[in-house]
Order: sequence, then C-alpha cells, then structure tokens
Amino acid sequence: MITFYNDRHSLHQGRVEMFRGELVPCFEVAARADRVLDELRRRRLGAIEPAQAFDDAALSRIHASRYVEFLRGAWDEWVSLDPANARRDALPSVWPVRGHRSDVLPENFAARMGLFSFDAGTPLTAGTWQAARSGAWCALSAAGRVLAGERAAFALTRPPGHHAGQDFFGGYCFLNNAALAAQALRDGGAGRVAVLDIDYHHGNGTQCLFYERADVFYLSLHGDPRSEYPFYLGHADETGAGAGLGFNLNLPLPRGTGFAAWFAALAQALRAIADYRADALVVSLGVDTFAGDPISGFRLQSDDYFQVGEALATAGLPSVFVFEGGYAVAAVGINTANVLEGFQR
Ligand code: Q9C
Ligand code: ZN
Repeated sequence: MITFYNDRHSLHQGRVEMFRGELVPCFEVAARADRVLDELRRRRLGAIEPAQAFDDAALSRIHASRYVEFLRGAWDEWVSLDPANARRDALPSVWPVRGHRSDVLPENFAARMGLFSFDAGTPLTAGTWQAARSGAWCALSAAGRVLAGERAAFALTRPPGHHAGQDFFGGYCFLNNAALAAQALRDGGAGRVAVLDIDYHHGNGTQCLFYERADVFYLSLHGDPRSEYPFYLGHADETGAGAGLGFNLNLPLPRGTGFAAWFAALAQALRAIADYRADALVVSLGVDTFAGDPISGFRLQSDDYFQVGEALATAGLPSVFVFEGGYAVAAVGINTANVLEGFQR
C-alpha cells in the first residue's frame, strides 16, 4: 500500500494540555508518527512518498474560510500579544455556549480562539498550521491516488483530524483529514463514500460535517460519550438529519470493551456499508483502542489488528486510510502496521 507521509508533522510540537486543573505533557507527540513510519519501512509495506501541495482553496471544501484564515495567522497573532509567548503554547480559555453569538468575529485573540475550539487540550504551536496543512495534503494525495485506480492508500500524518469540524479545532485536531479525503473522493467521481471511524473517540468533527448529507455515510465505533471524550456527541440515537437521515451510525461501547464485542460492532458497521453500496471507503484509523493506550479504555491486543485489517478488506472498496489517535508510543507502529498488513493479506 502506498503511504503519503507528512514530513512536516514534527513542526507541530505541543508542550502541554490542560487536564484536571493542571497543564500536563502532551500525549499527541511527534514520536507517534515516527514509530509508524519506522514500522512501515521495516516491514516494507509499500512506497512512502511526500504529499503533493494544494492551495488553501482545497481546504475550503470542508472548512470555513474564516477558520482557515484564523489558523493560518494564529501563531503570529499569539506571539504579537507578547514576545514571551513564543516559548508558550496557545490554549483557549474562554468559549461561547448555546445562545451566544457566533456571527460577530471578536477582535480579541483569546475570544476568537475560543470561538473556533471546544477544549483546552489542543495546543496551537509555532508549526501547527504548516504541519496540519501538509497533513491535509497527505489525505488529499491519498484520495487522488485511489481515484487514479490504486486499491488503497495511507495518509500517515499528525496532528490527527477527526475531532476538527467546519470551524473548530479540539481533541488534538485542526484540519479534518478524513473528511477532506472523503470530499475529494466525492469530487473525483465516487457517488457514495463511507467514512468508518475506528478511533477510540467519537469523531465529532466528521459527524457534524456530514450529518445532513446522504452522499457521505459516517460510521463510528467508540467509547460511550456518556463517560468518554469528546462527550456531548456520539450517541446511538444520532442517525443523521434532513437528506442525511439514516446515513450516520454510532456504535458506542462501554469502557473496558474487549476485542470480541468490538469486532462484532465492526462487522455491523461493515454490513451497513455494504447495504449503502458505497463506492469508496475512508478509514479514520486510530489505534487508541489498544489495551495499553494511556488515555483510552478498550482492550484490543496488537495481534487483533491483523483481523481488523482483514475485515476492512472484505468491504472490497477502494480505501483511504487516515492516521488518527493511538498514544501508546511503543506499540503504535506495530498496531497500525498490523491493520495495513491485515488489509493486504
Ligand atoms: N488527558 C484523538 O484520539 N483528551 N484525540 C483526553 C487526556 C482528549 C483524542 C484527556 C483526547 C483526544 C484524535
Ligand atoms: Zn482517539
């Protein structure tokens, strides 16, 4: 399988995230992608290429222009507030809630940062924009290669994407790489695209983006949002709205779920994709379902990921894999490569 590797990912280096009243070291670290790259190379799982460049208009198929503009200039604005900020990550600390206005773009930087985000766990750093943008290019390049006839392609990038919405960042995500890939597949001629999200966390950004659309079916297996991040969204009764009614499937599972129950849910999602008669598949490939993950609650073992890949291959669809979460750094390369190797068996 061809891999588009974001060779600028390490420009995004968060120092700290807010957790339980403390600033703690980031879980979403550069070594995650490095370990996956090492493992793909070690196993010779296919060609590894850098992405092609796209202009920012390509991002506007998914993201609001004022959000893209904010991200593009955010670091310089942050540093211009105080030169000492150059050594500090930017984190939001104030947010609008229901009933507050979003049509007036605040002048104040912190207020704008809050308008465009939903948590204080997602630091914006000096290289965040460049890293996220070239990550989006990896997803777009992978979709392009699949449209050109490749069976499958992998976008190996960080920061991840599935929590990012049309105009918000959060959950370590800034640009929604999977959504960009899905839209690129649509724009390139795929009539129906399924986005299957197997990250531990519900992809609230992706769900929001496609909730009222019938041409992109979002399906997700994740920790039950009653207790698990990102909370608020990802419940089983969210089935889509308007033209999109019936084209959103959430399969929340309790913390502690092991491979057997998780795999049964995966089979259910794959049946729904077959019934939908999708033309192409995007997989939001998070491996934070691993038993050893430091911030998640499922119990998958490294060897289980081969079977995950084999099951995904049974869909028989042109497929774009997009790297999402997975924070057990010592195992993230093995687990991710196991999925891709299983897919190719
Ligand atoms: N201190 C993805 O997997 N914070 N995002 C959890 C841990 C948010 C996960 C608290 C987790 C976001 C792409
Ligand atoms: Zn996750």
